[in-house]
Amino acid sequence: MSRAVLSIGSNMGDRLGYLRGVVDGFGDRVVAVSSVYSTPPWGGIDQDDYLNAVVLVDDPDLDCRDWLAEGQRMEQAAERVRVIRWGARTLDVDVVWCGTGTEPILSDDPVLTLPHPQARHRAFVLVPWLEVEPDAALPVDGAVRPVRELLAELAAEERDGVLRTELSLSGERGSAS
Ligand code: PH2
Ligand code: MG
Ligand code: MG
Repeated sequence: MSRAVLSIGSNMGDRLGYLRGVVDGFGDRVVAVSSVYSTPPWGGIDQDDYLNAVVLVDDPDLDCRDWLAEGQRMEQAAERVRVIRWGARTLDVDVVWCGTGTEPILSDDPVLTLPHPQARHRAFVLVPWLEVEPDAALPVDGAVRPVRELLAELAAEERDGVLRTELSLSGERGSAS
């Protein structure tokens, strides 16, 4: 039984359509969906800007590995081709945090490392996460740190690059563009 924080991103093709597919795919397991953010590529590879969002999901019958497997199925359905690490992709679904209630599950399994080891460094994850969970906390080096603080520690340039759009992934939808 678990609750998970998923970071979703796309920078190829119908970016918004791929992100909407994730929200639709998780259906009634979706607890909250952030705004859609336009974000410059992180990781030093020259590629197009991303659309990123965070989705909170909950299902008493699923464990953390199941969220990963579901996300990977969606990536495959989006005909994702992973060419280079941190390079362009139609859809990326990452399990950032997974736990029971508010209790985090920690894992150093290379297949699914929890929490996501890069999440704390990525404003495109922390900004949308805070939007849907203002009191979110992330275990970092053995201490549980408020996500708000981790975001404040990033370079202003990182934070400022993450721009909220009027695009919507759920409910009443803005026009796709
Ligand atoms: N994902 C990556 C690499 N770089 N940059 C942004 N802005 N957003 C992403 O989702 C992203 C990235 C690989 O997962
Ligand atoms: Mg990723
Ligand atoms: Mg990924």
